[in-house]
Amino acid sequence: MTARAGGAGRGRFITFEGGEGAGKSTQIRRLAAHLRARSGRPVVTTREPGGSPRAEAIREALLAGLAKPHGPFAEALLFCAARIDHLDTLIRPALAAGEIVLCDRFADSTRAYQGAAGGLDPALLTSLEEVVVGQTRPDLTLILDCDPELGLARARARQSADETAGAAAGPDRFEAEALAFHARLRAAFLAIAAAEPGRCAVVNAALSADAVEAAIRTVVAERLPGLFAETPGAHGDAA
Ligand code: Z5A
Repeated sequence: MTARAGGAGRGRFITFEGGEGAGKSTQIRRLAAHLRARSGRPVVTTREPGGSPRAEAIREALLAGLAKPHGPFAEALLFCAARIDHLDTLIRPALAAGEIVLCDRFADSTRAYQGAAGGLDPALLTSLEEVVVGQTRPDLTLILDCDPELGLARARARQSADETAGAAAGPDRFEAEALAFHARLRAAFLAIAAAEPGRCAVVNAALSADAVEAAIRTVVAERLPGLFAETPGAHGDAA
């Protein structure tokens, strides 16, 4: 799939993918602020699993590990159930209204987590994706790539800080998987990027947050130049 250039009447759908602690949430916040200032379009930030009240309820069950005993296919179906509601109630209406949707994880996470790392048949996941996602494919997918040990160390450091601040403790269902699982995830995301270079861009997430932000701005300006059409001069400003 090729990233679409800007056009009237339809928003733009940008997804962020990668392993734990790669910096997706951090970079979504930063890109959202940049696009709000520069694109002249409303920007919605959201996440998967979740993003709508019904999908957030499914998220809670998934991350608590309640579906794990039922196996990866049941988990994949629950991720899909959450995605259907998220698409119907938030993503598609926002895109139809011409908004920019920035989503923290999407269907590539199902391919990587339940497929490559979880052992589900890729053909089965492709069929599910066709039914669930249909034509609502991302215009651009930013794959934040770093060594899983670095990402997990960041996630652990954030957890300790959260615990010190009195928030809920402990790794979730997927953070608790062994390092080999996370290495398979990394390889899976890189394979997706290699298979769909028109849609995906790999960003080195081991760099500082500022350097990653600058790299993401460059990719977005190159791949989706129409986003900045209403604000001449915005392209050169990556600082
Ligand atoms: N999942 C699935 O299995 N199938 C699916 O179809 C979908 C999802 C959609 C959702 O968890 C889980 O669901 C996920 C996959 C599975 N697995 N897990 N776990 P989540 O939403 O809770 O977690 P996550 O998506 O993995 O996000 P995360 O762990 O919160 O990481 P992140 O968003 O990429 O990173 P961050 O929060 O921006 O940064 C983490 C920390 O590092 C934080 O303290 C930052 O300040 C710091 N940070 C960020 N960037 C940097 C840089 N560049 N340098 C240094 N420090 C940094």
